[in-house]
Amino acid sequence: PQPIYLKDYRPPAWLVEDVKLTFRLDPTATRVLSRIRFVPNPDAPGAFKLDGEKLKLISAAIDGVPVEPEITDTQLTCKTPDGPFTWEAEVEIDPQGNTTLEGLYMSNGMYCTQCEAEGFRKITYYPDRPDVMAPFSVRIESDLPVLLSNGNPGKRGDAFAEWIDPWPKPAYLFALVAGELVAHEDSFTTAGGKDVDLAIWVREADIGKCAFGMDALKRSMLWDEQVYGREYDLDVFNIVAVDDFNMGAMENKGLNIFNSAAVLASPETATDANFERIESIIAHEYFHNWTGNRITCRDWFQLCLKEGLTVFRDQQFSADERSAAVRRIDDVLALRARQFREDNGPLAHPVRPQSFVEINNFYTATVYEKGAELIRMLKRLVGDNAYYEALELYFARHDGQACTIEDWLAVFEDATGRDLSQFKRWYSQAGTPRVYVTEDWRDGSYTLQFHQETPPTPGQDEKRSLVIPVAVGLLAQNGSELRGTEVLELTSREQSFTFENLPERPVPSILREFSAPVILHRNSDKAERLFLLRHDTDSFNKWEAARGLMKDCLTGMALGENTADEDLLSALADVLRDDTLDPAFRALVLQQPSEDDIAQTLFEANTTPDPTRIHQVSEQFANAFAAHAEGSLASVFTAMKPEGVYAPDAQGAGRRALLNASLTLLSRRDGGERAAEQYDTADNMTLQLGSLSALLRVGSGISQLERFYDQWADDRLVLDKWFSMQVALATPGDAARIATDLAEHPKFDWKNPNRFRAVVGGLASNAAGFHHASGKGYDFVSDWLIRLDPVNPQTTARMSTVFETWRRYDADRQDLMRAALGRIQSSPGLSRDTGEMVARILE
Ligand code: BAL
Ligand code: ZN
Repeated sequence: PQPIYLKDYRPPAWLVEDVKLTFRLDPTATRVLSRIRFVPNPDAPGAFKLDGEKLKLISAAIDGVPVEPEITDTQLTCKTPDGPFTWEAEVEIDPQGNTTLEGLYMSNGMYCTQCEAEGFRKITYYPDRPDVMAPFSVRIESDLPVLLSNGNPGKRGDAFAEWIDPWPKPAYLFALVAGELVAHEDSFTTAGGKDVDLAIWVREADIGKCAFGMDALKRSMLWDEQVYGREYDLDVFNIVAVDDFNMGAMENKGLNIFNSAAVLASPETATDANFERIESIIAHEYFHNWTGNRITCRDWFQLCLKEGLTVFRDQQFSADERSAAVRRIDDVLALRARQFREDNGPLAHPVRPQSFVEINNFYTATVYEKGAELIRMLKRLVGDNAYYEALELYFARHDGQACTIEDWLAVFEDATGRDLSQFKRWYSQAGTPRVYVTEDWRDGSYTLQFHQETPPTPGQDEKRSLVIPVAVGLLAQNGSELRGTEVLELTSREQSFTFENLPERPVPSILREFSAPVILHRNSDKAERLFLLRHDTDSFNKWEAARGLMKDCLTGMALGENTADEDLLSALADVLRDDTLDPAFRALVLQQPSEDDIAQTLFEANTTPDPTRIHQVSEQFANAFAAHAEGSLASVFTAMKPEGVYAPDAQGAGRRALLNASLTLLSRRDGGERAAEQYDTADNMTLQLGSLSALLRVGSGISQLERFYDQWADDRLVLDKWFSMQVALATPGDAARIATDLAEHPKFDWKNPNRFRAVVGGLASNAAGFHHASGKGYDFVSDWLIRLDPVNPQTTARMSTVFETWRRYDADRQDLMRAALGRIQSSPGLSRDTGEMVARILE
């Protein structure tokens, strides 16, 4: 397949004024009737072409006269009048046979849709591109009790329902749901006095799991009014939970469709982490109503325009609703684990890619998470007030339009008078910049010398200097602040900043709040890091100090250069005991760097990582800390015992995080005695799963695992946890075998993306198990990717990224991984999605 290039963008030759759709639902032969008013685009005259895939055309007419269009696998062309005309077509589609979960498909007897990015073309012939926006009216004909589409409800009859969406939208925001569903209902009154009916639609058995999602929705609606001045614009807002879904959720206008894992929660079935994720996804999809729907993307190269901004907005929301410091650390952990990994491998691409073969492959951590970091940097560079003024201008200027990154940056330039041409490079240049810092102290003057460089990435050998906001604070030797946080703007390859008139040589705290998505290199000794861990007033850098110490220690251990450092263990124990600190923060400090993180760190230091050895030293370090801090762990474990009724709030979640972290470490001392007790008394999933995983980590928990299965066999979401934890927490030698056994389990419904990810993704998340020298981990994953590809190319392609780090490893492992990728590549009929990914990984 030929790549599509940003530089080849052309405006649509035909625009759409109005769309009317009728769906006659049938599991294998749904009829879709379309009546579309087309007008020529005076700015871009051209031929009439519609996108369409896997459609059976029954009839077509222009202005009531039957026509016989030319049809290929992907397109329809037809002779048309020169001026406006009405297009009518009837097509037949097969929702039940559609296992790709894109277009109109069926999940457990329910009809649902996923149209982003290019799924609408599997529903009917249409100019399926985001810069064609139109109002839609939809009529659904079916005996099913619940019939939903975008917009406001229209007429409702015996076996039909009509929906009218007055807001022009691109086809990727179209949605339809039909099924036997029940609603958890509520309402919201906007600041402007508009009453909005809210509903979360679920299968009857799940009705008790909607309250938290609804509460998160109402809080999101209020927050967007208060912080961004954005009100909701329809009479209803519907959310539907679907079991079979490739993504987390989808922001269709007025009818968000959610992976059930991203909306359903009860204290008994969902962990604190699940609640937190649900809150942020509900917010994310709701916020898209303005940043994505009212203002959309001109083309798919601009995906970060809506995704980067909306992720940033959901991060702001979560920071406001929970602990900002803890949220920032969590966000950076995710950024480093997924985006830095991507940016440092064969799949590196700019936040705004220049080309793609399959757009579904670009819903990436780079577009989303790095895209959000760019907005965060922009806000820091222009200041809060200017940021919100620019956003006001963005909404006023571009409401109802399909926009570009140029439009976005122009708004900031116009609102602030600032030249953003250099900042724009962040959108086109791939790779994680490295920032090297040295310092100089002389007669009360303290100078920081910076050097920036970005390593080459595929297709981009030469890199230019970026604008990098580096937030810096200076601490005195007694721990007090000599200088509060200041933002230094790096713009050149080499740059110095001098702080004058200082009474003593300061200790610098650099890149506070992780003010830019870069890798900071500084020759910082252990004493300085211990000092920052004790004294830094910036929570992020306080945590970062511990992280740096642990990474140094673990990489040293992996290289056989040292053992677990006593000073570090003592410093960690001090944090553990420090009850002036937020328990959630303490739990984050105690969390060891992942084995993947250690592998990448070694690789960057030109050492070939040994996954088995990394696993061993990670275990040794945890054992050493558990032994060193046993008494403190026991006290904290007791102090963090739950009080009162479970609530998924930040405070309670933080206490439970520290409780479970202590329990996991203590299990290394007591053989799991406390964990077994907690398992027996747990009345919520956070404690139940926390104790079960603590047991599994010490090679115990067999009977609890069985009881867990018996208790939750009928709950798909909880059962996903049962599947994934066994594989993810298995010893390296057992992981592939356990995954293989679980894949034989009658409840391993591999066509369900959540279940597939639980087992296959679970193995890939077990670094030492996946990279086991036998190659069994690679074989298991590649066998299953080959099997899934013809059924669901999107999920297959996404999961193929587990191989993206193959170049890090020794020759034997590289050979094994290349062979596994080669087998995928040569499997007959490989999808465009997976084909593109594997080719890029191997490049
Ligand atoms: N637009 C796809 C799902 C999301 O980012 O919200
Ligand atoms: Zn999004």
